[in-house]
Amino acid sequence: MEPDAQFFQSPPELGNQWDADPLFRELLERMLPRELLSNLLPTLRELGELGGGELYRAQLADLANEPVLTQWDAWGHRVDHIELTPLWKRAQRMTAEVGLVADGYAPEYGPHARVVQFAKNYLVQASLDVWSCPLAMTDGAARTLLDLENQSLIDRAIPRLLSRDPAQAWTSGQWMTERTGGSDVSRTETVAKKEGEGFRLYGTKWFTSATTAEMALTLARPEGNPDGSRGLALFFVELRDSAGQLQNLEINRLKDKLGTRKVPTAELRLRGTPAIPVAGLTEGVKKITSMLNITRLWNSMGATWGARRAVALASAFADRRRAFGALLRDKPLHLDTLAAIAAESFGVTLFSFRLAELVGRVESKVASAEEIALQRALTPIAKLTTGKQAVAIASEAVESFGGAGYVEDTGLPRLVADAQVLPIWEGTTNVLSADTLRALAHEETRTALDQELSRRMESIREPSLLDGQKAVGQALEAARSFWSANLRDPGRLEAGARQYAMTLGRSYEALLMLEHAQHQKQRGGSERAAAAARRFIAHGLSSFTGVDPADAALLLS
Ligand code: MFK
Repeated sequence: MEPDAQFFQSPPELGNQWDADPLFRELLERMLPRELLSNLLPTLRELGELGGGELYRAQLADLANEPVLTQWDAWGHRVDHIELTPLWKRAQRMTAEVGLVADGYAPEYGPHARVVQFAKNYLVQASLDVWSCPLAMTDGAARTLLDLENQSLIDRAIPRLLSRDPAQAWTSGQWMTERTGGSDVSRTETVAKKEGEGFRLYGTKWFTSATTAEMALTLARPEGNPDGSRGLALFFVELRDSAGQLQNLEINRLKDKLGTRKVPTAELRLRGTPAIPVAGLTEGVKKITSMLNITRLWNSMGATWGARRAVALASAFADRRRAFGALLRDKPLHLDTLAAIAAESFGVTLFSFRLAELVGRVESKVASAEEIALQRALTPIAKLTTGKQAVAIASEAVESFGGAGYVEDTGLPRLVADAQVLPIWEGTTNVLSADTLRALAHEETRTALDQELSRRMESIREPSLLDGQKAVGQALEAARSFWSANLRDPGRLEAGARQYAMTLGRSYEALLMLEHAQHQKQRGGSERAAAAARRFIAHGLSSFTGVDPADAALLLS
């Protein structure tokens, strides 16, 4: 044997992702009624086993596969067929069977439906190659149709979007982005022409994820409507006719993206695609916001399972890899680095599941007016805070593997590439910072957030957590001062919107962590949550670095 062929590094191996995640188990014990959780336990353990075992191995085996677009068949017909990867096909069946979307609407779970739904997703999605993308849009489409109360579209689509039978189940797309942009959609160029009894759409959609869906919700401007977002209408489209042919719809090409490589994101040409208005012929942007708020919740959840997977892999590697005479886990600096991302990851989890809890309460109509307003405030803050954290966590986790983390066939670089989409799609960090200001400009929303923060601040009584509570208080005070100092200066308010929103997001995560730690202490549970809270708070809560629009302009002049 050649001397240099004697050593091989051991790849990380994941175990059951339910058993291996005590913080998550503790969280569900707090959030769900005892009987409900005990009924769910066998399923959660089974999904944890799948997520860390068979599905993870299938994901590695599927690494080189990507969706393939075939535009023409052998005989010259335009077919525009997208062949999905094998793992996605399996995920498609599993979604219906496990209820990865349907559980969010299951009446038997009442206000807990969203927590149940996302607990299941949390355990498997990191092994499903961003299959969460079509599910987010499917879920968002269901919510939008229900909110807009178009009964014939509800009758047509809801049973399919929420089906638990793989043969019946539909997924939905959300086509908003055009060449004019994905953030400011007010300049949408797609035109809706009245032809005969119905409408047909003409235009180009520049960035449509998961184009294999059966239906989509999309924006278009009815002929004769004014410019701007209020002149847009929201339309329902079925992509194929009863013979399975695309309805005057062409797929120009698939996008060549940094990450989310298994998601068949496409450019579409609409050449008279039949479409049905969902709710009138104006105010399309406002009407699609139900979709945006659900996909933003999914985005926060994507940060949650992505971050958790990054930490789990880095941690599993540290258990096996020896360097400088010891296991990495026993090297103080390495351990410290892993602790940092573990604490951040738990903050992401608490925030996302708190938002899910709130959405569940609002949708099942048990929420107070204050909770409804709170959901509006927390949705953009959760999305923007967790998206940034997920990228930082993935980057640190990949670095902890050394060179192996940079080599594609380990699968590890995907952690970073897939995380990087989270601060971009469904509204960039800056768009969501502006949305935070838009939401908090309404007094009832600002009051709801203030009361939520004050209540949680006051609930922290455990002496060992009071230093942490004080740090949160200081960060929140900085946020309040920023708001009142700049309220009448829209330029400065906008320039500092990201610092403001991030400070609120990190402070809220810290509060949720302190509260969870207190709960664990009171019931004689583990000190793990307190360690996570201390560590998270030590990373810093305030994102304020000062706002100086004049200096910013000088720097870039
Ligand atoms: C896996 C593949 C990865 C590849 C990356 C994929 C990227 C591309 C895929 C996509 O296209 S995803 C879609 C990404 N785009 C977005 O998420 C949109 C981002 N932009 C925004 O969110 C803007 O803020 C928005 C388009 C909503 C601004 O539009 P307007 O028309 O300038 O906003 P305006 O006038 O402030 O809001 C219209 C109404 O909606 C207002 O109500 P009123 O008329 O009663 O005043 C707003 O209050 C309301 N509104 C806006 N945002 C809301 C909302 N209501 C509730 N929740 C919200 N989030």
